Amino acid sequence: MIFRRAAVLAAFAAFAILFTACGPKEKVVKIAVAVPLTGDMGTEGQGLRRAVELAVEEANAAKRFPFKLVAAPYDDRADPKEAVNVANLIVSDARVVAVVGHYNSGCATPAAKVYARAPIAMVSPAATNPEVTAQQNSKDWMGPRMVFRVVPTDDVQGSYAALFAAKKLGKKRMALLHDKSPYGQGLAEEFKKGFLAQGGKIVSEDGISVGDKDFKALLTKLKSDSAKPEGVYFGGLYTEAGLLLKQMRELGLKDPFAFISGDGSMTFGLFDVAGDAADGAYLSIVGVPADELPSAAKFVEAYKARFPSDERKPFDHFGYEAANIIMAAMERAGGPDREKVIAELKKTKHDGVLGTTVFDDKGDTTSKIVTMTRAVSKKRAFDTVR
Ligand code: ABU
Repeated sequence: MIFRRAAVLAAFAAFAILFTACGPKEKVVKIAVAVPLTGDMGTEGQGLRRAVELAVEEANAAKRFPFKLVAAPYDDRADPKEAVNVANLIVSDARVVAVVGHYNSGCATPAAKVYARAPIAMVSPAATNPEVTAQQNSKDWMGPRMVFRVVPTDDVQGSYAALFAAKKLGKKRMALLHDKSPYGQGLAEEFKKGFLAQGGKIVSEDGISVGDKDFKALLTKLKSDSAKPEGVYFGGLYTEAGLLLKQMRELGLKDPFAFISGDGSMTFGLFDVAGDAADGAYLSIVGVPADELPSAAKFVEAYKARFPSDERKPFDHFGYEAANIIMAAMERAGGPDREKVIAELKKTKHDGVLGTTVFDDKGDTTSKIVTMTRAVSKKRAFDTVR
């Protein structure tokens, strides 16, 4: 044990000398934070950036490493092409040891291919489409298995929402809507599978596009559908979810007509778009909200103290955890060696804000928890549905 500790310290010292040899300003190791920092999804990415920054600042303050650790933000703009550009930039910077990212599944999936060729580890704090990690088992995969994520996946989230709609709300007929993105469509399809398995009927299926603003024609069609849907399940993000809710209420589609959506819609921006039309919407979130996790209490306090004027976002505790898991792997690896960090990430058994995180053979967390919430605009909050 003593010998192992001495070996790890010696390895760190070697890295310190190596980095110092390049000049005092070079003694920096980076964790990339590849998320949307601008555009509609920028609110979520900025939250993740802050969470990773907090984790890194805590590590630096505790002198956990013999070099300065930096959270390096990269803006993928929630755009798959930009995500690939950003991934290429990241892998070309030798000081980057690993990546926390991406937020959008549609970005994480193509960016992971770039990271695999480097190789460099990517730990997603938010991308929930199964393909993000599953692609690593394809025979075309070029590189080692190096994609991990700390959030449960949409097969779990979609089937949970379907069970909720059928059993808790007693719905028998639902309409399906999605934004045609890998995330939105994938989640809606998982809901459909689960709802059919519960004996429910999907009466219609429609796709919209991210950026669409006017859903009146579509919603009017739903309202007058002779198959009489009792609610709509939407796979997509908060901007379109908010506009849908606003226009649904204007057309008189309200309780008991249900609006159910997933973790891409469950964020405070929903209230900015929909106002009180968000009231009563059911939104699932993977995992457990930070405020309800005793293991996240210290993080919640530290975040508030460090960023007093910023709203903490629903995925921020996952971002904080992803960064800490990378740091723990780097410690076990004896330094910021990309490939050794990948090898150590596979062995993760991390007790942190999410409880204990272990990755399965695909790189997914073994946690399969999903929480259903209901929007309350007056409180700007999502109450857990018990
Ligand atoms: N899971 C919420 C973020 C959206 C996505 O996975 O694309």
